[in-house]
Amino acid sequence: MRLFDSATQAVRPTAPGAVAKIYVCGITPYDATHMGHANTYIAFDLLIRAWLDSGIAVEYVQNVTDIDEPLLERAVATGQDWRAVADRETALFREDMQALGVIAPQHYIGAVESIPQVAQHVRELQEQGKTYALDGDIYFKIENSRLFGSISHLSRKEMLGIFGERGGDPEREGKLDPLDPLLWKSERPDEPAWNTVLGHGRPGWHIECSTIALTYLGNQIDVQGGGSDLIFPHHEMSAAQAESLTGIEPFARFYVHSGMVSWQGHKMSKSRGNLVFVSTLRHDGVEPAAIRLALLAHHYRSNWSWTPQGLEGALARLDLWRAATSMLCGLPAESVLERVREVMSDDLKTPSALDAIDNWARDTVHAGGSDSEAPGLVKDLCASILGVYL
Ligand code: 5CA
Ligand code: ZN
Repeated sequence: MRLFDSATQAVRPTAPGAVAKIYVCGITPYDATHMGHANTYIAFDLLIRAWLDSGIAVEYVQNVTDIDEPLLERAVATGQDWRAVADRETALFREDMQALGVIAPQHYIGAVESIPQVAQHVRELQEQGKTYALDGDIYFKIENSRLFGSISHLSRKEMLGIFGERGGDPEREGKLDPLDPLLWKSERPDEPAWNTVLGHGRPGWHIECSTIALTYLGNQIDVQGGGSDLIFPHHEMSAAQAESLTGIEPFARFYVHSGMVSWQGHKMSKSRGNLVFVSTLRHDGVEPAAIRLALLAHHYRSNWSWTPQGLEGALARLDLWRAATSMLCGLPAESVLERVREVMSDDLKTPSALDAIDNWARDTVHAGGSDSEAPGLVKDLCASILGVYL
């Protein structure tokens, strides 16, 4: 399996041990799953399927950021309990993922349930002298992190620009370095807090993922995954903190990032509100397999726009594939099977995989064929490698 790694900026062969260890950043559950989320989780599902297909066992961990600013803000704005919002949206996300044929992680872990381990990790960083207190909050000193910047390749000026837009607080007075990330936020009036060895408070965002990955996967992982909007600051910061805690570099052998799906000219985002929800389409009667095929038509690293035409194309493709794989006989499928495996193991080139299946299906429907096993083989291939259940 070859994958593009953001740190080395190259497609390289993955070389997991007996078990491939993968951590994919999960949702912040304050709204329903949109096509951008779906595209990201399907990308990593394809990677997992490719590893499994080549006989490699996979250990997959995903978090759910079930306490954070945007979730609290949404709960306050809509007059709901933050726990009720998180529970409802997490349940809907799981339902959407199941419908889309995404294999569930072995460990699906919440920020809230990880608070004791986070506090312990912050304690260890304090003992190493890598933290400082500011009005009761605790910050991580980023200055000593040798590999900091090696995932995003951003200049300090670029980092400072992005940090504030993505949950950071570069402007806060009293910080030693404006880029230092928050490890622990002390209790605020009217906000939830937990009693730990650090006092009453709640975790910062990046340490949540460092802690959950280290706790459930060990000191070094094969892949840290997420959308490209997580490269900086989230993956830089969570890797730097994990590397400080373990002394092992790099935290992940590959940092893998999916592209951004947009709609109406902008990246689909909960904060902007330009969203196409998986659940809305499902309730409108759109088959999840068609939604999945609409996403697979784009390479996972490309940035692209959701369009109704894309969904129509996927529905037509689904019909064609169903027609061909339900025939009693078809054209021989060995070369299709080989081609699909080849392109998928080369950085998950789904558009080429779909082309190969299209060609076989079109020819089979038009010309028939005499291979009685071929339709079943292609159907099984679509299910196991692409997660498209015909
Ligand atoms: N809870 C954190 C990660 S620890 C978080 O970023 N949550 S999220 O709900 O905002 O995003 C969940 C995942 O979906 C992230 O990997 C993010 O990069 C990805 N994502 C969000 N919007 C898009 C989009 N428009 N296109 C593709 N992926 C997206
Ligand atoms: Zn994360």
